[in-house]
Amino acid sequence: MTELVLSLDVLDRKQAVSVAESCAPFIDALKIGYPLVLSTGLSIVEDLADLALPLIADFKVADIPNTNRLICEAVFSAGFDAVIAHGFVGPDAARTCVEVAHNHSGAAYIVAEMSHPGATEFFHGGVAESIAELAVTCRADGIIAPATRPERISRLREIVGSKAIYSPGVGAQGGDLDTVARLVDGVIVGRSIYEAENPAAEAERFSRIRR
Ligand code: O7M
Repeated sequence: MTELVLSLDVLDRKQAVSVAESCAPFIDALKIGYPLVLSTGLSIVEDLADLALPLIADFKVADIPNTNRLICEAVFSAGFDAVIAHGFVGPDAARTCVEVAHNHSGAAYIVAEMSHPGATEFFHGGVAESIAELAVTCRADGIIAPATRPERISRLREIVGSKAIYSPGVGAQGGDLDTVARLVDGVIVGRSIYEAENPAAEAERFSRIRR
């Protein structure tokens, strides 16, 4: 089964709760990042807690180890179940995020390669592969890899083996759902669901990957 993760990048608290509630039966986790948290504050986590879905903090944490630790402690104290961190900052900084996550019985995922066109400028040429290796040695729970480049997911899979791969870039960014779903553990979808006239119906359509 491939999981469906809803990326809840809306700015309004009521809309966020209503979209999350209506989509809940069809999704496996909610990913929340700067757009929603900076608009509503961390209290949005309490508003979404009743849905009993894993909450993934997409703060792409990318600082020195001490600051990463402070950020991740705040993430898990707020009630998140997982955090997403950047790997390009190096093993000590990335490992700190993993350690804090595991101390809280949570998970940490490392961004190996991003999905937008400009990501190839720096992530290609061996960097994404090195970050994927770092994710393995840091005992991260998985990596983030681009749905817009399925061939890169396959390459990174060779490195991370059975670790989880979560993949954004389906739909609005052009990635093909069925192609990507066969390669990854979870597909991350935002606008195609929350901007739809009927988000629940769209989430249900995407949820065919869970069967
Ligand atoms: O489906 P979308 O394009 O509306 O949303 C995709 C979400 O995934 C959005 O929250 C992005 O910030 C995020 N994302 C990417 O689109 N590309 C990446 O390379 C990485 C992420 C991400 O989730 O990183 C953890």
